[in-house]
Amino acid sequence: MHILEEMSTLLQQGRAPKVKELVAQAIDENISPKDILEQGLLSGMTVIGEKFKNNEVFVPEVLIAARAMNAGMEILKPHLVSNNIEAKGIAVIGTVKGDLHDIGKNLVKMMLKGKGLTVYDLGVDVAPEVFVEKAIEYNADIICCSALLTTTMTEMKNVVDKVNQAGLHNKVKIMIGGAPVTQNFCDSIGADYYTPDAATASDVALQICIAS
Ligand code: B1M
Repeated sequence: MHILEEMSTLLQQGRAPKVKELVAQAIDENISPKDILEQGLLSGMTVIGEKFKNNEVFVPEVLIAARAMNAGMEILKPHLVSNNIEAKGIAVIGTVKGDLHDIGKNLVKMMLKGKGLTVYDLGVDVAPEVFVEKAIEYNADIICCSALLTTTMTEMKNVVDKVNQAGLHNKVKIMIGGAPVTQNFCDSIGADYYTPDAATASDVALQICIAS
């Protein structure tokens, strides 16, 4: 099996130390960092993302695959930088004010990273103005808000309002998600995108960044 295919398969199995080893071996064999990223690591994460969307794998498998992705990225990152591969886009992500649920948000973050985006994680209980401050500081293309409670999803409207007040909405798109969030809710608060799961979120985020 070609080394990049093997890397993709091992990543899907969540075998972090083996993935790390293969990334180092591929670098030694002068395979380009771009090919290692796209045909090895990202290809594996894409398969996992699709399987997750189709309920063929579940949260634990996604988390261990993401850990293997991060292990491989540790080795690859310095080489990507030196080869001037541009990040595909920049996202800030957080769980909204008053809400401490972060498992779904972390999955979305990992899937975004898996698509080659640079992601700044603001954590949980993030105030609307912090989303805006950090989007400006990091020159983000997209603000990603997660909420798991019907009582906190209303904070997403405050994020939209703050983005509008800052005159940023022509530059930054707002994507929202989380179990109680719906497309109707998204439309009603003037957010740009609702996505129901981490794999769809990463697909849409990549499209947003490519278009911007
Ligand atoms: Co909480 N909790 N919880 N909880 N909790 C829920 C959400 C609840 C539905 C349980 C229930 O009553 N059946 C309920 C909410 C009811 C409601 O508002 N409708 C609830 C409640 C009430 C509470 C507390 C108020 C309980 C209390 O203290 N009385 C409290 C609130 C604390 C707070 O946030 N201020 C609370 C606390 C907690 C724990 C701390 C114990 C823990 C969180 C641990 C953590 O996150 N680190 C917890 C948990 C684990 C849950 C359940 C059991 C599981 C949530 C989860 O992680 N799911 C949950 C019940 C349930 O959902 N079955 C529940 C797995 C995760 C992968 O799914 O987060 O939906 P999810 O993410 C998905 C999608 O939604 C989407 O992609 C992800 C993967 O595909 N997605 C996005 C998420 N964010 C996205 C953003 C995007 C796009 C897609 O774009 C930006």
